[in-house]
Amino acid sequence: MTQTPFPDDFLWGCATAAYQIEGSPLADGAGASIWQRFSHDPRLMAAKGDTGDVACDHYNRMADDVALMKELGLQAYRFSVAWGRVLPEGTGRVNQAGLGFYERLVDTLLANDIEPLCTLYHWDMPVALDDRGGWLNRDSADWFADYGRVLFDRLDGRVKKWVTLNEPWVVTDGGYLHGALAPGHRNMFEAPIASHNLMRAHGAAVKAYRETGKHEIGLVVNLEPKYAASDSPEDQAAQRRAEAYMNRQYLEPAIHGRYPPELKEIFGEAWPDWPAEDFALIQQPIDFIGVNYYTRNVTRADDSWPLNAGPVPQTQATHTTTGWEVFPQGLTDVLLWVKENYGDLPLYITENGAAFYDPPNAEGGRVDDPLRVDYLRKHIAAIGSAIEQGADVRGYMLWSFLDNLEWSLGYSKRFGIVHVNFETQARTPKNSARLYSQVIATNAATLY
Ligand code: PNW
Repeated sequence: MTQTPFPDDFLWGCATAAYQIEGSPLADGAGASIWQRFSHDPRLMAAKGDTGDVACDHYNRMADDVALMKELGLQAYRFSVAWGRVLPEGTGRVNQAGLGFYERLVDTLLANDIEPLCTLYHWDMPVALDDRGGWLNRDSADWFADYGRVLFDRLDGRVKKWVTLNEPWVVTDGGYLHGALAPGHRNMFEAPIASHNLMRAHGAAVKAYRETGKHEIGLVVNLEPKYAASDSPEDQAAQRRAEAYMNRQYLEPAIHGRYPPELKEIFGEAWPDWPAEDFALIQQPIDFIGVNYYTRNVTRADDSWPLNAGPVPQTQATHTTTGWEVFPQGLTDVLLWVKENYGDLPLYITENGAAFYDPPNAEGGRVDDPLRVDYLRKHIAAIGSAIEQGADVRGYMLWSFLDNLEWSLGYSKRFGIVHVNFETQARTPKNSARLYSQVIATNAATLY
């Protein structure tokens, strides 16, 4: 048995996102989001019929859900705000009822000694703004900063850790390049523009935060370490393209004020010459980097669009039900990679977790999820190992607290450590929740 101890003040929590759990998307005067529109469109939504209309009904069950977090021993909770609840038209008029929901959530968390981490944008842009071009409109940076100011003014101090964007790569790759996520575009020329405006919006929100904010603000990126399939120059170059596209495209401008040169190679004539002053806006000093880690990628040169790089299937490995290889070592590697390439900013794991098969009903009040238990143990130990090697990791937000709407894949992909019966809304902590409570109580990961 080996035990990896964590720093005394290490923060253990869970993560969720508004559209995936809340339900009641139009309640109390909220404006619809692009996910509302996308999930109701059978031409776009893969899991047809699954929508966020009810989800986990967290909007109505918030107090009970926070009580359950407390019971499990969570020290922190990362949630996102639905932009359209607060600003139904995306800009201008503030909807006090919508803002009030998040204020109550934050106060309930604090009353239970649970630290709130608030994400401004977890993919649910108001349709009113999408109708004005969404992230393709350069004004989106100002819209986003104004939205941020509303939240900072009301909640800074009670919220001490803010996140601007969740995973700009997924927003662009899924929403503007491949069309798998809202708003469902497939356009090589749009993707770089959406990415760039997302990063301008990130910078503008950080800048707005510095006007009044007294605590910390950062960016959350999804990182997947890319390992070249061989030493061949073709595979090495493929690895560099894949790494630039997914892992450097957002960190490089945010931290170093430039794009990796491979992006021009990948996008060709679709890659614009950006105004130099944009980089000054994007490169605002941030207080931490949030890392979402799920899997790795072994990369080889091939003819897949647009990267000319693709994955080598790892047929011997365990995979989750979203098809992701279980590879804990990748989490150690990627944390050390961030340190080496982007310096010594504090790091938080803002998401990590796995979908495995769990039954729709929690028979007898139990859900035995040994694969998730094993996944969590090994990934938490992998963080311990990165810390031993010098990575400044301050906390871990497990994805996810509840089974929820896995975006276009619907409710069949269960990531929760708490089971949700979507017929009855009953919550049942899985064995993985018990394991996580133990990790928190002992401040250590145990491997047998
Ligand atoms: C993240 N990829 O999405 C999101 O932040 C969550 O909302 C989501 O539920 C969770 O991970 C599980 O999927 C990702 O293809 C989607 O690399 C796709 C990727 C990464 C993260």
